[in-house]
Amino acid sequence: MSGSSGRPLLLLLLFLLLRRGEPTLGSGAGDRPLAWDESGYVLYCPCMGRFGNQADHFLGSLAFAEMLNRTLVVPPWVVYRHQTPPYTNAHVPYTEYFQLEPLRAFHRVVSMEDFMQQLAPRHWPAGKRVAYCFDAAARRSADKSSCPMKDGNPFGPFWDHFSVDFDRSELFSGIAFNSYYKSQWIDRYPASEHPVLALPGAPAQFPVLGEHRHLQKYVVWADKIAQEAEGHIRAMLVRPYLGLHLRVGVDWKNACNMVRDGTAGPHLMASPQCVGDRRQSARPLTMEMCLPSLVEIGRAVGSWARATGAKAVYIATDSETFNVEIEQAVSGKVKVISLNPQLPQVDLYILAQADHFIGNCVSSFTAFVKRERDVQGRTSSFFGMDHPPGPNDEL
Ligand code: GFB
Repeated sequence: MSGSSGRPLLLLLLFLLLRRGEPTLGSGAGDRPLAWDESGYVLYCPCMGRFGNQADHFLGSLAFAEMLNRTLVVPPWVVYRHQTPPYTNAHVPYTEYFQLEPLRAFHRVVSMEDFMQQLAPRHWPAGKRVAYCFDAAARRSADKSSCPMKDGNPFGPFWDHFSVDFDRSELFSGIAFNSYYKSQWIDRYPASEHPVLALPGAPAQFPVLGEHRHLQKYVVWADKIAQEAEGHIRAMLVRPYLGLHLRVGVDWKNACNMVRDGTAGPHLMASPQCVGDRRQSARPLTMEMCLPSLVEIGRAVGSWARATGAKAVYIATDSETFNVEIEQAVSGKVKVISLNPQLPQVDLYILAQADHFIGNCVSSFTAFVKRERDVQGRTSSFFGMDHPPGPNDEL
């Protein structure tokens, strides 16, 4: 190589050398290194409740990140293993159950695993990790001034899973996560000075706000779950089939005592999905809606089986299947099936695909199914409520 003929190659080499270590702009999909987003990040621990609760919080957090134009760091699902060895929490990457890519049609996201592995070492290194929380939360901590990011389970194990310790706390008050406070968040925490808003819990309300339910459409099942559940549907079920969610276990009976003794108020957990979002105009929440009796289960199943011409009934349950009673409620020609899958997500998928779904008004597990069905234009009802408001009715 001599003279000017080698110059373009040299320039290219120089260009490539200069770019070494500089991340490519983009999503981090495939093998491309992630680019740091100068607009900042929202990072949180999904530290309240089990799957359905975490899913509600996830939608609100996605909306919050979009509102602030920050990338959402998508956390893993916290799965509690109180009854099964090794008894510690599992932190299941979002992508085990769902695809990351469809979320990007709504807003920028990065998985927490990728964030910690690829971005944190350089841009959010140990020693520079700030925790953000309500000052009321900080007052509950030992020194009364630090965010209690790692106090107790699931908080400690969650951040430990990613080897995160916090170095300093920023406390806030008089502010909430809804859109009314958008400009206050932006003015108070500009991304240039506060690149990573790390929070002890989801920056969202529970249950999910009505205006954010539609975000369910960006939550798309991972192929692995879809294939497994589709296999079960083909092998066990005949269409049309009814899907039932029975939330009848001991923890649920305790929760529903609040309806029985009148301390629940107009809303209890996920009940806005059927009684309406506005407390002032909420329909009455009855015991049959929270903990349906066997009579109500039989009535609802029999009536919807006749109305839909069901050939099968699929029972998903937290404990008992009541299959004998349900078989009695439908004619002998209707197959009554339950699977008790290892992953609750398989139940969720099968329920979402049913020709009609009867769920539990107060359960966020039901709420996940109901939202997915609304997105797909499929019908749903609740025990104790045959005709709930439609997805487009103002709740
Ligand atoms: O999903 P989730 O937040 O709904 O929690 P709720 C209930 C959990 O129970 C699910 C299991 O995530 C599953 O692990 N579960 C419930 C089921 N129903 C079924 C089912 O039909 N099939 C399978 N496979 N598993 C809240 C909890 O539950 O209820 C809170 O998040 C608290 O921690 C409260 O316990 C009383 O909104 O129904």
